Amino acid sequence: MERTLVIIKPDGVQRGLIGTIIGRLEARGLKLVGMKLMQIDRALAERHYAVHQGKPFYEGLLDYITSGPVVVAVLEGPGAIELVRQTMGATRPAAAQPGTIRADYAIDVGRNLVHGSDSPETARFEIGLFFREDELISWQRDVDRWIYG
Ligand code: IDP
Ligand code: MG
Repeated sequence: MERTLVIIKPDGVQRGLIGTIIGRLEARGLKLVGMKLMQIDRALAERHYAVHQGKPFYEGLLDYITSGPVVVAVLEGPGAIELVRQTMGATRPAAAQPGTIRADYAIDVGRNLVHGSDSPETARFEIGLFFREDELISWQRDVDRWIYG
């Protein structure tokens, strides 16, 4: 089983898309093991997006991600990292495949609604940034036998 960090960015919260986005991930078969509403401060944003430091969009990205409440969640499932990346769609909504969250609900790369970890190392690092161990719940879901064959 793999875990990945998902963030519904401030535009997703403002636009009332929390339920839609979480619903798509749940419907895919992924299991929530942690979730909370929070506001990301500058220091946390800098750590989360450290790999983008120095890029032209970096300052704007920090402004964006700290501009309002976000929902952070940890999703679990086989291949969860790649499944979430596919369900989100490409970084640039104009290039995202129809049927993905970014294609279906977004237009602009600077307002692309959702974050998902991009590798096992990144997922471990990002989950640790946003959640304490005791905020994550390992639980048995009765429907799992209908989702994992
Ligand atoms: P990802 O979110 O699909 O992993 P990354 O390349 O890691 O994409 O970029 C992180 C975030 O930075 C993007 O989701 C988007 O919000 C923002 N971003 C990336 N490229 C640009 C850009 O060219 N202009 C504005 N924002 C950008
Ligand atoms: Mg990324």
